[in-house]
Amino acid sequence: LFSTKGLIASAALAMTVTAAQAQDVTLRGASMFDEEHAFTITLRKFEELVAENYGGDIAFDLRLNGELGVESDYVTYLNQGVAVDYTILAPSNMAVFSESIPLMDMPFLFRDLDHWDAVLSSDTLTPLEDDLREAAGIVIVGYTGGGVRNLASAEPITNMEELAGHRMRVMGAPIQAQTFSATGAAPSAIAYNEVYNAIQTGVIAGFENEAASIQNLKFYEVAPHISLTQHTITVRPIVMSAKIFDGLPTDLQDAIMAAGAEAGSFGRALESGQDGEKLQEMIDAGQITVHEFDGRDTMLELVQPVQDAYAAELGATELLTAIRGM
Ligand code: MAV
Repeated sequence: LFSTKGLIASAALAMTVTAAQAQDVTLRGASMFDEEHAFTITLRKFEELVAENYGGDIAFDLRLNGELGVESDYVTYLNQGVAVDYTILAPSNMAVFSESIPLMDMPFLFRDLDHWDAVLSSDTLTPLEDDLREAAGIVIVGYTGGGVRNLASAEPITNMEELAGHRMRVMGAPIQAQTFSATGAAPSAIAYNEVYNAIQTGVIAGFENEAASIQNLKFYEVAPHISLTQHTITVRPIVMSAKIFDGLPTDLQDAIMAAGAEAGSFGRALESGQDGEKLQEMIDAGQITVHEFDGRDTMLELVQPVQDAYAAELGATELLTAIRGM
């Protein structure tokens, strides 16, 4: 008798615990940076907004400073639905799974911040999002970014002659290497966490990046010369693993989508607004020397046919035309 009662009691307890656990959701995020970087601040904002929008219990476990690797690692994790549930990714780091996604992040795609903002505030990029979900199992919940990418190198690169043969690191998407090859440089795809050493040891002479990340990861120590090519305004999707997202209750999915949109526009205002400031801070600290680049128009001319060919190959000519026409 006694043992039967005990059994019933523990079964009831087990049920209560299971029901409670089913409501508790913990999502794990990843950032390559510390708390100061715009990406981390944006992910914190995202967490805050999801919690606010959602009625149930939810917790976040955001791992910083590249503890879980770099973006090219996160992509695989998101695809498999392991280790990382949400993060911010450069489209060019997702090329392994989706050939078309890097189109939204091509150098020289946007004329200026207004153009970039207009495209990101529209639904022009939906076909690329659909392909990413289908091919990579990655859901875009919002768009942040807004940093301007420039060349950062051990020696100054100030014109097309100096750019010729320049050994520089680019992100993994083929379109990135094709773009910089067309300008005469000698690009190679190297993992982000190997760039610092590769420059230090002379394997490459530089790379290209935005101010926030050059500052946060102290790339200026090995690449103190910034050449204002201003070739990219970054588009950085806030993403989730579809395997995880699809398993969440619908009201949480809705809370996430709303939070992603809002955190994205928060992050875009933040990073685009602080881009010049970050450069100035590094100048003032004696960390970088900034050079004008004489030849940006020539670069643009050389790159456009490469963009056209890439879009044609993807069957995305109409999309590229729509983006350019906005
Ligand atoms: C910057 O840190 C960010 O744009 C990040 O999203 C990229 O992955 C990285 O550069 C890079 O160049 O790989």
